[in-house]
Amino acid sequence: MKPVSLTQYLTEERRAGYGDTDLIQLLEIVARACKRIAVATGKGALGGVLGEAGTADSISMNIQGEAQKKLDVISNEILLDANAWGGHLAACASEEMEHPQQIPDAYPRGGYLLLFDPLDGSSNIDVNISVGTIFSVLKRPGGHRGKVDTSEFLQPGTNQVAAGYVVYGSCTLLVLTLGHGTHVFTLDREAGSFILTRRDVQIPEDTSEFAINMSNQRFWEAPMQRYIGDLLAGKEGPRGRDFNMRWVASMVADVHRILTRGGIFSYPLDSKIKAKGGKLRLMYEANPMSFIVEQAGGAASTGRGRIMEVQPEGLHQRVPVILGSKNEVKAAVQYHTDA
Ligand code: P6P
Repeated sequence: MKPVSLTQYLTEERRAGYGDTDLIQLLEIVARACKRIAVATGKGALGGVLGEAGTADSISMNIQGEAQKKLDVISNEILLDANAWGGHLAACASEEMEHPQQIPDAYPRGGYLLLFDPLDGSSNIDVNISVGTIFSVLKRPGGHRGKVDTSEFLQPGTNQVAAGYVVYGSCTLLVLTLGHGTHVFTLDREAGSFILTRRDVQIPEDTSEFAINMSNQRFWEAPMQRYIGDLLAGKEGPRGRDFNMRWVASMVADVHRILTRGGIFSYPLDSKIKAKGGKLRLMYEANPMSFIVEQAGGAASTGRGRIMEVQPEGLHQRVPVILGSKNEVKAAVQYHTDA
């Protein structure tokens, strides 16, 4: 069968009423920028891009108070430069920047807002474990013109018009939803184009595989302790079957495994991070991943409610995350409801 490129897929979606020309242009530009990020991450030590950003005696820190890797900064710049001139965007927000970046006055301003984690899981770069770019697209609220105010970004995940991630692994894969299913595109490195390789992903509704950082177990809230404890009890326990565990510590890699073969992923609240509201960021990690997972028949919860219904209060707000196979997420949430 003739391969379907990202461009053809997006053109056909627009014809079917999903997205307009500005959104299609935005997504093509983001995909092209991610190809450049793939090249940069693929160079590794040969590209002089490993290790921390900044100088030997002062490592640069991002708004999250985390040490920035050189590739965090490079990936952020690639995405900002790629999206400046197109006229489809009003502003970008990034994990790496405290405030949104306005579209330069030299260029026309469009009606979309782009949010991204330019290189999620970057602590894995130096050990050659898969990392990825996560992005989310919102429409600028009606009637707003001129410079974008941060408050315009603070929309619930249900307002997303598109979301996706690119995982820089043995293959470079783009996973994308425009609210009409979740689809996988594989980068043809010779031709330089993303080819549709899996249309309308469906996450298995049940699973026996969980992903969580077990080293935090003693800090979790009681419901999560009980839930994971019952999984670990296996056949002899209340679940009546054994479970397997995976933890890559790169959300894009963990979520992609779940999208591909099912599973449940959680970064729950724990007493160390309770004051911050959680570990993962709502606007450019939890919301886009939740949109992708829900469009693939999965579920995504904070443990107390649907992630995409959280009303954001801050651009870098964090939330607890439980997402993946629908029935397993439901089971995990029940422990919280019972509590
Ligand atoms: P921990 C990566 O830094 C990240 O934001 C996610 O990609 C990942 O799921 C999580 O943090 C890993 O956290 O505490 O296991 O290092």
